[in-house]
Amino acid sequence: MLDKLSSCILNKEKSYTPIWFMRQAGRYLPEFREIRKENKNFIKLCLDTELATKITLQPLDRFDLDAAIIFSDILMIPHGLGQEVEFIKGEGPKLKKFDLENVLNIKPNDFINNLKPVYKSISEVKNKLKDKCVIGFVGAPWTLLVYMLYKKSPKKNFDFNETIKDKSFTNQLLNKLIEIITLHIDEQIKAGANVIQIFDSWAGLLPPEKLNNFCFEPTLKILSKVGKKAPIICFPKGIGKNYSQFCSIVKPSCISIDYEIDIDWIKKEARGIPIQGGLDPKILLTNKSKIKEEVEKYLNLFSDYPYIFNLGHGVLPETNPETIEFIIKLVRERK
Ligand code: 1CP
Repeated sequence: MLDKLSSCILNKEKSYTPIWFMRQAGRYLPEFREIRKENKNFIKLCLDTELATKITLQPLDRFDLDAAIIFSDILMIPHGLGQEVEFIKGEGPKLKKFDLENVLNIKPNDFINNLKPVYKSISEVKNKLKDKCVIGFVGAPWTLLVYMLYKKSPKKNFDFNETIKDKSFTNQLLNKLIEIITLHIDEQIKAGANVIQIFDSWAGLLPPEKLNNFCFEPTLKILSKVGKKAPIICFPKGIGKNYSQFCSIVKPSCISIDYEIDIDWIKKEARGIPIQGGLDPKILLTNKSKIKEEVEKYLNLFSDYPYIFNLGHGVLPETNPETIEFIIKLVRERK
C-alpha cells in the first residue's frame, strides 16, 4: 500500500494533507544538539549509520509526521566524488580544490562504496517506518556545481560569470554531476526511499536566461533517467515567476514552493502538479495567532488541490519544537 505522502503525489489525493518539515532533523531539536556536541565531524556523522538513523527518527519520535527525511547532506556528493568537504561552526561548508580528471574518472561502484552508510541508514529507517514515507534527497546539478566551484556558501559575493568562466570545465563537471546525482537517487530508491526531493537551493542565483541550461535541462535529464522508479519533488528555490516555466518544462511529480511565491498564482501555474510547502519559516518565530492565520491560509487555498504541508525553506534553529507540534495539530484538525 502507498504511504499517504506518495499517494498525495501519485494519486493526486486531496482528501488528506500530508505534513513534514524541511530540516525537521536538525539544530532546533535539543536531542540533535546533544548528539552533534559529541560528534564534531559532520561528514563522519552523516556516514555513521547508527547515529544517522537515530537522528532521522528523532522528529518522528516526537511528532505525528507523515515522512522521514534521511539525515545526510547534499554535500555528500562532492565528498563521495573525492572533494574534501568540511563544516566549520558559524561559517558553513568549506570545500577544497579537486582534480577534474579524478572526478570524471570515478567508477560508479567506487562512488556507491563511499556513500554505502547513507544507503544503509535509509534501509534501517524504512524497516522501522513501514507505513510512512521515507524521503531520500540530492542537491540539483546547479546547486552542487556552485558548491564545488565556489567552495563555500554562495550567500555572499557570488559572481556567476566568474564562477563558470572555464566553460569546458563547467560543462564536463555539470554532465558528470547529472550522472552521479542519478546514481545517488537510484541507490537511495533501491535502499528503500519512497520519494526523492531535489534541492536546487541556489537556482535563484542564475540569471534568468541561464535557467534553461543550468536548472531546467539538467533536472529534466535526471527525471527522465529516474523515470517511474519513484516520485520526485523539485525545489528550485528563489526563481520567482519562473516557477511557471519550471512546471511546464520539467513537469516534476511535485513542486515545492519557497516563501516568496504567491500561492494563488502558483495554484494556477502548476496546472495540476501537486504542490508542497510555502510557509515562511520566520512565521514560526512569531505568535500562535499569527501562525494559525498563516497555516490556515495554505490549508484553505489548497483544500481542493493535492497539497503537502511544509515550509518554504528549512526549519530555523531558533524554532521552538512546540511550534512544530502546534502546526501539525492545526493540519490534523482539518483533515
Ligand atoms: O549542526 C549543524 O550545524 C549541522 C546543520 C546541518 C544539518 C542538520 C547541515 C549543514 N546539514 C544538515 C542536514 C541536512 N541538509 C538535511 C537532512 C535533515 C533534514 O532535512 O531534516 C538536508 C535535507 C540537507 C540539505 C541541504 N544541505 C541543503 C538543501 C536545503 C537548504 O537548506 O537549502 C543545502 C543547501 C545544504 C548545505 C548545507 N549543509 C549544512 C548547512 C549549514 C548548509 C547550508 C550552507 C549554506 O548556507 O550555503
